[in-house]
Amino acid sequence: MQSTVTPTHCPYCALQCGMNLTPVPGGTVRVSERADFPVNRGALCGKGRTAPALLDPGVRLTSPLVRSPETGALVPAGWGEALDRIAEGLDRTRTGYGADAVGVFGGGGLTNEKAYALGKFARVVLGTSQIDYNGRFCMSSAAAAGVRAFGLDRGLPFPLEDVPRTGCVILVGSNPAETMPPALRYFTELRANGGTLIVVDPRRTRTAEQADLHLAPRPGTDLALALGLLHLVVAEGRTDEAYIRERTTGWEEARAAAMAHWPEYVERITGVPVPLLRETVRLFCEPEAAMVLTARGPEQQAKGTDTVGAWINLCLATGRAGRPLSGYGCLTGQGNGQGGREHGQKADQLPGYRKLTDPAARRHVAAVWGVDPGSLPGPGRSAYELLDALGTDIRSLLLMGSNPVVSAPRAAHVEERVRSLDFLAVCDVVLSETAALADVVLPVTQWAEETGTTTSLEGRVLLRRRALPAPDGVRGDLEVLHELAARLGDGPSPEKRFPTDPEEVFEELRRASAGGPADYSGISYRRLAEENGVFWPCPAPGPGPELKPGPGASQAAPAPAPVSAPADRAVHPGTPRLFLDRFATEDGRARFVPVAHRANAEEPDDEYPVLLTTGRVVAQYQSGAQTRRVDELNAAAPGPFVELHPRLAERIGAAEGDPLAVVSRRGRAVAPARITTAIRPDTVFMPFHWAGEGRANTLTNPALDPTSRMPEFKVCAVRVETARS
Ligand SMILES: Nc1nc2c(c(=O)[nH]1)N[C@H]1C(S)=C(S)[C@@H](COP(=O)(O)OP(=O)(O)OC[C@H]3O[C@@H](n4cnc5c(=O)[nH]c(N)nc54)[C@H](O)[C@@H]3O)O[C@H]1N2
Ligand SMILES: Nc1nc2c(c(=O)[nH]1)N[C@H]1C(S)=C(S)[C@@H](COP(=O)(O)OP(=O)(O)OC[C@H]3O[C@@H](n4cnc5c(=O)[nH]c(N)nc54)[C@H](O)[C@@H]3O)O[C@H]1N2
Ligand code: SF4
Ligand SMILES: [Mo]
Repeated sequence: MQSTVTPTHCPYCALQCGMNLTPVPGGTVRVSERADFPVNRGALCGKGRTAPALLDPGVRLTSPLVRSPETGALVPAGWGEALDRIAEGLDRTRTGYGADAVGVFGGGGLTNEKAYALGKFARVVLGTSQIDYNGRFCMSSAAAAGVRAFGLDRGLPFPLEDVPRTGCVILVGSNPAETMPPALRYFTELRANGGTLIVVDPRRTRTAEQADLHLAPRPGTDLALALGLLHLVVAEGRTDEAYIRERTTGWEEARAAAMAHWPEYVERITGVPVPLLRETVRLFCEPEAAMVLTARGPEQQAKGTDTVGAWINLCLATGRAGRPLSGYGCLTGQGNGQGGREHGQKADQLPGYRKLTDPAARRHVAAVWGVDPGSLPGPGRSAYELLDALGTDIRSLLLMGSNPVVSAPRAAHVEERVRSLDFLAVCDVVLSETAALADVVLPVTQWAEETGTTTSLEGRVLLRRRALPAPDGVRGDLEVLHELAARLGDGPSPEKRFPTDPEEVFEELRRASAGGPADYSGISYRRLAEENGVFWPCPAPGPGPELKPGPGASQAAPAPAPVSAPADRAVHPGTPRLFLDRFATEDGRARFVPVAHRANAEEPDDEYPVLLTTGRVVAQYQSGAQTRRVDELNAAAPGPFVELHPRLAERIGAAEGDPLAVVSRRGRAVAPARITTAIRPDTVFMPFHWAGEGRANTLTNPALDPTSRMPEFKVCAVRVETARS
């Protein structure tokens, strides 16, 4: 029956594929094709198709759990008792050690409403500065580089539909064949239209197999690679001088820095032969328009911000940013990876992508929240630093939407820190490895059971809709914050500031974001439903420029109301394409940044002679907390493995399937060998979706990028040997 079909979006990645849900007997839903959503045009990957499996009460949490003082085990409890225990646990820390001893950790999978409410809860109710989230581990380097160069961070400054119409795309450290399968179409269409695809990846991935050119640099050398390409652009006279003059600043210093990176020197660092560098420059520069897209490969490095900056410099020098069908973009990862970074769960941020250190931003948001600007705490620690401080400076933690004991770098240490907490509360849909360590676990509703907005990798704000009621015993994250505010907040009825209706939260978010870089004030649930999503910035009708200077720039605080636009007034259409007239900097020009090659935080030596890189496989998602509970996905990707080249396998005497021990300065992991010529002989690859002895993050290096505070997930030094156990 038509009326029972609910159009919505996938619970997993940032592509936010459209899907239709139809309730089926037994309390779950059937997923079917939703052809009206243009991004995926009905196509879904296996994760999206099988998402309803997690609605099954046999798989998910359906009752709060509290740790029994007698047995030490987690046992079912009522909501009242569980919430009281959380309030007591957090309050005890707050009273004993001060507000900053209470930490909050969020996630880029949370809807905009949840991310907004969580950030507000931390600052207004707990009064702590110690909040950050897993997006720090995701696109933070690209975000920092984007703000530095363009004055604004929106992952893709253009819709995906532009990709097939450009002339050349360089895809750097991105493997959409595994991580966003329905998006692969945009790249195959690009080639069908006569454009070229260049893939930069130390592995010949299924994405690289589709490319016209595959460059396989040594992990962690993308910065040198981009500089070498820019050197050749200059040497071959392929710069766009008029564009550089009119639309950029800082070229001289950036040019000088690039000229120090001779192609032969770059070949020695990266392992990419000079003729391939020249061919890349030719393919990138000859067409009218071209793009560079990055994902986690170049970004998850201790120099990720500069690395992305070097690729942006290449775009700017060739006039390929802020022009039709040209530009730099980052392929954001999590379901709300874009929106999750805009509304205040990041350590240094207020809603609307405002800076917590900007006095005008503090005034504006404090007015919306009805608090004194002076009461808002300052910036806190970044994600890894926060996790590293657990049990010492931070004694209690409220965690919503992440599973860091599997997904954080140096995970054995992080696990030990989590265990040393005085008090841990986790809200999750399943008993993740981190939830299993908690004092209290709250079972929360899932995508099909709740309404809310996400912002996709294109910067398109989307409406997810509730398709069925939640089972008994399960409540929403907004309700959790509402109840905790009632128990922990000041003044009469503090919970009133934390509505449980997502649309009410969104209406407040609109006002809080008004006038900020990520301005949602012109967006409403009604518009999202009618228009199938709206691209930000989308200011409410009224005076004022559309693109405000980016975070860090001081801006006058606009009046926080009104934002509801009558249908007959001029309505802002949203902004699918950014920067076409000007960049979001004070002077409207993009900024070159002079950057230079530097070594990885850890380079191979006699003891640890091999490089480890990490990433994803198509059938598992992130820490695996959700997808490891889905039979069909487990059958496709049952466990961890170590991908290595036959030459390395021969040297250590390993055959296909042999258990291998991979040892780094942080620890040891064991997983079977998967031998393939698709990887460089000096590098091994492990996916990070599993806990236990095959946990890749036991090995990874928490060395942080100085600007973005991104850990070096994509490269560390290891020893690989056959495991005789
Ligand atoms: N199936 C699946 N899909 C997902 C996710 C998932 O967990 N599973 N997660 C979602 C999220 S949150 C994210 S962030 C995205 C991530 O999406 P991607 O960035 O595409 O995923 P990764 O596998 O982490 O990394 C991409 C590629 O970087 C390469 N790489 C490793 N080291 C380097 C290097 O030094 N330089 C370069 N150039 N490349 C390198 C790896 O070999 C890998 O093929 O995927 C999203 N989609
Ligand atoms: N070695 C290595 N490590 C990595 C990476 C890598 O490439 N290599 N990539 C990093 C990246 S890009 C990312 S994004 C992180 C991700 O790593 P995590 O932050 O661990 O991400 P998930 O596994 O998605 O964890 C989300 C948790 O929240 C729960 N959840 C889902 N929806 C909701 C909700 O609405 N509310 C609540 N309360 N809970 C919910 C899920 O069940 C799950 O337990 O991993 C990082 N770690
Ligand atoms: S590509 Fe991403 S959004 Fe689309 S179905 Fe798969 S996991 Fe869901
Ligand atoms: Mo991510």
